[in-house]
This record gives sequence, C-alpha cells and structure tokens, in this order.
Amino acid sequence: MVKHEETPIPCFSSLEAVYGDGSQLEEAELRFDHLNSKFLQVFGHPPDVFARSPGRVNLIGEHIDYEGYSVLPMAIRQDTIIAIRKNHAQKVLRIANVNDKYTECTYPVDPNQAIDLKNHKWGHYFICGYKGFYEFVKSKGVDMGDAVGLDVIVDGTVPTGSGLSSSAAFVCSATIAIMAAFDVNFPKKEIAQLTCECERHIGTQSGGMDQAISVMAKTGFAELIDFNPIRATDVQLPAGGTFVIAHSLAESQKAVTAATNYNNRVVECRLASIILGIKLGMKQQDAISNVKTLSDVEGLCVSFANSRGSSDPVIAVKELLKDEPYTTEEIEAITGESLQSIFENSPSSLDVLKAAEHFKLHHRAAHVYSEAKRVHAFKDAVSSDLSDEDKLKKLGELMNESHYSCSVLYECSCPELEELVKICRDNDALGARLTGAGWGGCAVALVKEATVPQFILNLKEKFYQSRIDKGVIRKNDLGLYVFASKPSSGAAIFKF
Ligand code: NG1
Ligand code: MG
Repeated sequence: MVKHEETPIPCFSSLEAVYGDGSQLEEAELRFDHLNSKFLQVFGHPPDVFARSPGRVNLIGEHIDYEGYSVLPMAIRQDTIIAIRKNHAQKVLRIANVNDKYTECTYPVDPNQAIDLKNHKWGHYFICGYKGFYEFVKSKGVDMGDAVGLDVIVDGTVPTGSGLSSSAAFVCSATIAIMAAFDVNFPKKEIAQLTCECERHIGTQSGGMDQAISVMAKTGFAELIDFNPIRATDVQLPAGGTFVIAHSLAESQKAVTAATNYNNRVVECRLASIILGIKLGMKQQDAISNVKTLSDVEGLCVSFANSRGSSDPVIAVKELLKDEPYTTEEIEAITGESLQSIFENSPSSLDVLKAAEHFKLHHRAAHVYSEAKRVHAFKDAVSSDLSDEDKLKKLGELMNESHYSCSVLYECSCPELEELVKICRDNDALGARLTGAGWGGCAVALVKEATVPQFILNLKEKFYQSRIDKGVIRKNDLGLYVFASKPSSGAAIFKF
C-alpha cells in the first residue's frame, strides 16, 4: 500500500469529502459561493480551481521542531481557502481577500522577487508559496516557461496571531492553489518540506510542524510528526477527552517580533548546541560548522549523562551550561569566533544579535531536551494499556509540564496566557498549556468530554466576560475565541 504521505494532494469535485455533511458543510458551501461571486466581481471571470489547507493546534512539543525533534499536533476545522485562475492578459499577481480588512495586494510575476520584510503585508505569505513553488519545480528540473499572471482570492477562518498557524494554512493553500492552477501535483511529504522552507521567506526561522500537519492531516487523528525526513504517524486519541482551544486575546505578530522572540530562541538554541559540542570535546571550528541544532549534540550529551549514571541529556545542560545568561563576550571566549561571523550568512540571526542583551542558553536547552521527551511520553501513554481515563490523566499532566517549561524555561508565555491556563486548570481541565509559538495566542485544554459545555461556560464567565464588558470582543463572536476541536482533515484541491 502506498503510504499516505507519499500520495499527492487529493482533488475533489464536491465539498463533502472534506467538510462532511453537517453544519460545517453548510458553512463551507456559503464560503465557496461567496468566493466564486467575489472572484467574478473583482476579476470579471470565475476561478479555475480552489485549494484549502487547515490551521492546527499543537497538543505537545513546543519550540522543538526547528531543533529537529518530533511534535504532536492535530489539524483544526478552521482553514484557508484560495480561489485561483491564470491570467495570461496581465503579467501581475493580484491577491484579494474576502475580508475587506485585507486590501488587494499586487506583486510582479518574477519568481525571484525579494519579499520586502521591512514593510510587512498580508499578501507576502502568498508570495512565500509562489517563490517556493518555482524553487521546487526548478529543483525537479521542470521548466514552467514564462511566468504568467495569477488572479487570487483568499478566505481564511484561522484566527491570525493566535498560535493556530494561520500563516501555514495560508502558505500551504497558496502553494497548492498555484500547483493546481498549473496542473501539477506532488507527494504530500514533498509539499510539506517545500512549504516549510518557503515560509522562511517571511523572515522567521520556522520548523516544519505547521506545514506538515496542514498538508498531511487525516480526519480523526492527531499526528506524530518526525523531521529529516518529514514523516507522519497517526495517533488515535483516547476516548472521553476533548481538546478545547481558547484565545488569550493577546495577538502575537510573529513576523514583526521575530528578532526578539521566535528567531531569538532559534539563535539561542544554536549557541547552546555549539557550546555543548565544544564542551563535550568537539573542535571549535568543527562545532561551528557542523552543529546546527540541539538534536545534533544530543548523542554527546547522553554519553556524558551515561557517565553520571543517567540517560538524560538535561544532565549535560545542567553541568556544562551556566544558569545565568551568557554575554556575547563569554560566548565568543568559548567559540573562539565572533557571533557576527558565525551568523554572517543569516540576516535574520544578525537582527537577533542586534536586539539581544544576553543569551539564556541553559534554560532554552533544558526546555528543548525535556519537551522532546514529553512528546514521546505522550505518544507512549496513548498507545499504552492504561484505561482511557488514566491515559487522559497522564496526557493532562504532560501538558501541564510542557506549559511550565514553555513559561519558565523558554519564556514564551505572557500574562494573559498565564491567567487563561490557570482558569482552565481551576475549572477541572485535565491539563492546559499555551499552544503554538506563544507570546500571546491560544491555550489548549484537555477536558472530559461530558463536561465540555460547562467548561466553556466557565471560561466565558471567568475570562471573557470582563473583556466583553470592556469592548475588547463582542459577545456574538465568542465562538471564534473558545471552541472544542476534533482532529480534522488536511489540504485538498477542489475542481467543480
Ligand atoms: P505558530 O504558532 O504558527 O506561530 C510557530 C512555528 C512552528 C513551531 C511553533 C512553536 C512557523 C510557521 N511556525 O508556530 O514551526 O516552531 O511556533 O512550537 O513559524
Ligand atoms: Mg505561524
């Protein structure tokens, strides 16, 4: 049997295969009709084809994908749908949105265009997919001929800046829509890899979790995602538990805050791994050239731990990286090379160096190694012979530990998320944690299925009501900010 990830993106001629036959289907029908008529209105002709790709909630494994470690997300029903058509008459990419908040963007058709990172525009995410598509077909030796214009309309329901990966839903649906417009298709795992790489054109040094789950998700399953190479293993969650997603209402604009938040952590992890490599016997130059992630030096850390009677790489972190933050000078004394020169080929890392006062290497590395272990503990608990109830209890504990590590060691939480996670736990969640990059965005709570309605009511009362009173959100929009979620399906193409 051909593996799921080796198959191309499925193409459907009706919506049921993706949206089922309930209220979700009705909502989808409205969205597709609206996209169609808006397309006609804006461009004067109907679209050729549609693509959709979902957002995701990460259940466990935060900030470790870019360090090479497995993560465990599931797709959510919210998605980005893109309607597209080639336009031979106009040599321009016109990208419109059903939401008037996003004004139409135009870009040249040149696949080698640079993205203007200093002026962030929503359409940039489409260009990530556009550049990625051309880079990929070029690497396959396919000649696409002269670039043509594209007419595009986007409809996204994944809340932005919420840690639910609206960006990957957009980049993946863009890439797949472009492929569909040009009538080509590729195995899912290659698209997962290509979309992961091309989203980096936006300036964040992302791992591949979001794109991988958006492309490869299957209804009814969370997925354990491994990297190098990308692989997805179905994880059937225990019966009786439901994941509730709740927005902290703090928006995290990752593309704008990359230098101090996301990319800063990627740089800190790299520095931690180089120093661990050197302290564990590698030559300075060797470590600088070859050690990219903490997973690259895990073996050395484990050998070190073995000599102390343990197999836990965190032992090496504790003994070899000091607890206090490192200054640039302290790091350079160990590496024997300036940080400027170590990162000279990475402009976004140089931005991090400019913004950083010091580097908390011990804490970041301790988070990554311990979080990587929790992902496997989560997967093992799911497939153990514990009762469903005990499994859920164990998963909740691991989620709580993950949150603590994100909050205290990785410092990617924020006051609103702390308040929300506490309210979830005080209201009988089996576990609750921030999800996605953090610094705002959503929390995910594991809740006994039977108590979900009451749980959501409690959150409304204890977290959202004061925000409604202050006019931060409207009462009628509450369903957008707090909802139960089931594992949904991955990317698809529609041709009617
Ligand atoms: P979100 O939550 O979409 O900003 C980001 C990264 C992931 C992963 C998580 C943290 C992108 C596209 N996604 O997700 O790869 O590193 O943070 O676990 O940058
Ligand atoms: Mg994102």
